[in-house]
Amino acid sequence: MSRYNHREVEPKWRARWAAAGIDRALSPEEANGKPKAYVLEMFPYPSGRIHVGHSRNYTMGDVVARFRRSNGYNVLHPMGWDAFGLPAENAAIEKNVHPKGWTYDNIDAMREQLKLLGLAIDWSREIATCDASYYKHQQAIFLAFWRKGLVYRKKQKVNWDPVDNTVLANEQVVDGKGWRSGAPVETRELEQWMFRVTAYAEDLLTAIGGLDKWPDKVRLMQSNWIGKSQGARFKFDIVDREPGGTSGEHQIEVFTTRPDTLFGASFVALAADHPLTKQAAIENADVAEFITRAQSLGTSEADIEKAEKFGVDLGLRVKHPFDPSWELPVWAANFVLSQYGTGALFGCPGHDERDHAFASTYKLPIIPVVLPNGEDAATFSVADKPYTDDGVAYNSRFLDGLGSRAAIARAVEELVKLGAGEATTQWRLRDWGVSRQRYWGCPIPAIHCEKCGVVPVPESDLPIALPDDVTFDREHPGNPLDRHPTWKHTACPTCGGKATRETDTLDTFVDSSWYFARFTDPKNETSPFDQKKAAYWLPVDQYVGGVEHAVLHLLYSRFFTRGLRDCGYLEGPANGEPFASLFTQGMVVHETYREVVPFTHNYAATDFSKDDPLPPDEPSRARSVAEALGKSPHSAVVLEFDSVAGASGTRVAMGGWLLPEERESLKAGRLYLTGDIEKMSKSKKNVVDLSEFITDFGADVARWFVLSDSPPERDVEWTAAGVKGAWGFVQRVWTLVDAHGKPAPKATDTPPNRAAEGESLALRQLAHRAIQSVTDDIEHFRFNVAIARCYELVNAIAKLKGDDEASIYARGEALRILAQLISPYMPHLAEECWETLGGEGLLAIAPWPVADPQLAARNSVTLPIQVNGKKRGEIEAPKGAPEADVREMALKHPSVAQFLEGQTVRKVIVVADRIVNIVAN
Ligand code: ANZ
Ligand code: ZN
Repeated sequence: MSRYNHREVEPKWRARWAAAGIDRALSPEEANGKPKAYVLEMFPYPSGRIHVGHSRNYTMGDVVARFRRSNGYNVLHPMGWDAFGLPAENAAIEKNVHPKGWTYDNIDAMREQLKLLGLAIDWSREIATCDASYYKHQQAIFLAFWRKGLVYRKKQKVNWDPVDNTVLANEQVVDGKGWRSGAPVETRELEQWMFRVTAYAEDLLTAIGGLDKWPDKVRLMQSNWIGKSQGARFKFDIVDREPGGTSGEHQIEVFTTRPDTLFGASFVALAADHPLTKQAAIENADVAEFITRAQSLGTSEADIEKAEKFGVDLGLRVKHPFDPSWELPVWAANFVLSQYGTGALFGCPGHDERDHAFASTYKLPIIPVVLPNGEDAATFSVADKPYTDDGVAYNSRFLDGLGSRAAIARAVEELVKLGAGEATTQWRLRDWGVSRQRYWGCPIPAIHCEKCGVVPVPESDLPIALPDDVTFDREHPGNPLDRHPTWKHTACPTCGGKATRETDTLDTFVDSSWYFARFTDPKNETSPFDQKKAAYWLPVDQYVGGVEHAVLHLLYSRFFTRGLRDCGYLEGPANGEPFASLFTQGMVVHETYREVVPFTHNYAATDFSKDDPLPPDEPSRARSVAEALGKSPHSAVVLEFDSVAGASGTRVAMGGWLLPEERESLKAGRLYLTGDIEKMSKSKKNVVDLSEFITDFGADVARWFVLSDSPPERDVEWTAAGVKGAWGFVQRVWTLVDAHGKPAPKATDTPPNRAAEGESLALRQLAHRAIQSVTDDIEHFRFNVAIARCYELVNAIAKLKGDDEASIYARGEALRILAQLISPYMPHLAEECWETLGGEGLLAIAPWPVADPQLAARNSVTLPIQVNGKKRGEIEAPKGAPEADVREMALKHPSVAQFLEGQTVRKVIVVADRIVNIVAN
């Protein structure tokens, strides 16, 4: 009998698949009427190496792609690199390498790793966003968007590092300080390039309704981000200030969604950088201090939501619009966002959480003006808790008795009549600032001329390529493009005079906003993609990626398809949606290792047998050491090496698995106590490298394991036991196929008569039902359930021992079906089995199995057996079986019989086809 050797088998099949060119997507003509399926995983950033955590995402997409291909689809499953971005520049500064070299080296390494996984990817379509052949088209799109009014310039606040003299990305600001200089970051206003995302606000929102194959939570996040609020804007007159007076603005404009609560107003609040707040700060030190404090707390909405509410009385008063004799104080408050509405609001503590908290702190009046239905005005109180829902207006003069919706309309009508304001729609969605003061990004194709202003680069001059000869060092931070001696100097395309190039580059989110369209025609030199090709492939039928991109990347892509459509690049999809179906996968999590327990136990290299295909069980050694030390047995071993593949150091031997070369150079072990289970990441030191793992166990084991233990939308914990299970499964499948030793029957063969009864029939039924359920499971992303079915099938195959013709037939057929069902997950093993079983051609392109409806039909039912109300087992009985038979089967069930030992059965109740209840004592 031969042992399954993944080190030989896996590369062999990858080479054959590549030679046969089966992963290449066909043109519409070649496809000859086949339906198309575009399957895409969010493309990776080439950060270095791939760990097994990353592999889950690609494996999921690959299962779908392979499944679709077997089902007769013309599949497009491409891969590329989101290759611009800050880490390359950081590496340049820290390691003194060029961002370009660093990036392309990483791409090469990661491409090799992905290939090891055996992904069915059309590598002929590979793209890297940092290639001029890619960003040249992006620059053309930028110019088209500009002509269309979707690009404009605007003064924007940026983070400024006063020591390094450079703009910082948000992620480079740590606790309000520059990440390298440590200097407190300042806000500066700079002219920035913007994308007019808000032009499509309404459409981006309503179209979410049609995205019925997206997770609800993502749709909700998108809607909230776009954030449409219907309400009113109106102005309060400031007491003692006249129009055109010398003391500044005489009015304060606010935005509200609840004008019906105006009679419950008890203050007006302004944002920290509202002009009136800034003006007050000039003379009032308390206000100045407030501003500093508010701005140090972080400016994201989440930060503000969390922060304690505080403010300062600005000493101004305003008149109530409905009653000029009623005056309200004006405060500055930290919970008022400067970027939303007018940066000012009126506070109604009785009916808003934040206003309530604020009023409670500063002892401002809390007046109830909305009565919940069914409450009594005499007893209802909002002193302790605001009431934020709709109800009936009261304490509200002319609004009294109106329901909230009617009261809103009535209040707006009154504001309009008074000339104070009007109904408006307010969006949370902002335009997208795309300028980055960075080198490693797509240059913005614009030229600054003293005479002509900002002019577009003529399309014939594209690409505006990044210069290679740039310097990075700590002494000269800031944008290398800016200080390059020649690059930015050019002639104005309009007047021919002296001019300079734009040195800002595009946010890398721009690169990823249209790459899925480029994949449809990746080699096109004259345009981003051919309209017809894009129309054929788009939208992406299945997109797979992390939920961390649920808002920005997906929204920007949705903006882009609309822009591309309106600029004539895309003819379809008619509705502008790039991704028809979206799946957000869970992460791979793994134990982290924290406390080191020093001990001197020495792991002698000679302890390990080199031929042992299963690595030594390190954790149990660790456990015994841990126990001897009186520590928790849930410990891990960190192994120290003299040198491993050139690098000496330590590696956490996940669950003790060792590479062969590591076994040889192993010096000593140290015991770590395991910490929390967290997402695999370099910084947590809990990653398992993909290539190392594949060398040890093979790609199929990794692919199988990451999908097996939990539903794909949830996290899966990487454990030694799980790996062992997957590894054992591979061996078991192979052993069964190998032992079978003959060609399996084909789906078209006629089975021998006796295969229609007894155990062989049961196996045949199980196999055909497995086809049905696995098909349905993959179709619905229940990958783990499909895997469980395959385990079931293997168990059943192993159980059928007979050597008669019928058993051999049933076994052969079941093994063939098994090979087909596992093929999307474990393509190498499946292919090897297929060949051994005499399958025709490559399994990877063989049609998906079809269940025989008669065999798959369920003519038996599963009945749980309860003893005294507790489930003790279950039986499989023919549908509608006689009560006596069922009763006998139930009592004979091994664990039931065991449980009943020494007891007297008082009663057996059989509910036909449902359940068996046994009463005993
Ligand atoms: C008075 C009022 C009374 C409000 C009440 C709510 C409840 P959404 O739904 O998110 O659009 N607001 C207005 N501008 C703001 C800003 N710049 N920063 C923080 N909050 C602001 O929220 C609209 C409501 O948020 C507005 O309606 C306003 O408070 C507040 F019982 O006005 B409301
Ligand atoms: Zn000019």
